[in-house]
Amino acid sequence: MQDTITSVINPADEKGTYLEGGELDKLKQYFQTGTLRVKAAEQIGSSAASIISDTVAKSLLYGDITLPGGNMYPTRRYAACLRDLTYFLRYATYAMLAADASILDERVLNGLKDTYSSLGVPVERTVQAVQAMKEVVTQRVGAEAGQEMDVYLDHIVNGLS
Ligand code: CYC
Repeated sequence: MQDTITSVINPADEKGTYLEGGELDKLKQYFQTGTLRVKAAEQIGSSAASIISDTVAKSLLYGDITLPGGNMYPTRRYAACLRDLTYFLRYATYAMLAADASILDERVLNGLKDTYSSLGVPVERTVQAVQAMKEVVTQRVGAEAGQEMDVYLDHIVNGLS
């Protein structure tokens, strides 16, 4: 896993140089938004269960997907779906804190598309759920922190598409 600091310092170290303009600007931006990101992580962590249930209600419930033949039927699959959404939320929150998406690539997206396709998990519906999660998260944390989270939830969407 990488964060903004290591993503700037490691390449500079390889070249044996001090950090310069653009690199320092990237760190400045990272530190300036630090409190915002920590506060959002706290809000998300303390209301994660209700974020997930609102997300599911908004995007997946009361349709064919939860009925026999749907990928969220029976309860075992329904539970797997909720669990996947909690992974997405938790890892997107880590990435938002680190301001770096690499943890999503390494721990969540690596092989996920293949897993979903071999199990018949519908990617389009998963993407709809992540889009709904963006809205629910923004309602909880506010527009500015919501935009930060959107970057990483969009990263999941792109990784699945
Ligand atoms: C299954 N989701 C899985 C599986 C994996 C993941 C590996 C197969 C093994 C299992 O059932 O546990 C995902 N596992 C992960 C991820 C990580 C991990 C991301 C990283 C931490 O360790 N079905 C739907 C919805 C969607 C859904 C649209 C929820 C949004 O219709 C999800 N994922 C879903 C379902 C299964 C699944 C239903 C079970 C499918 C089956 O067994 O038939």
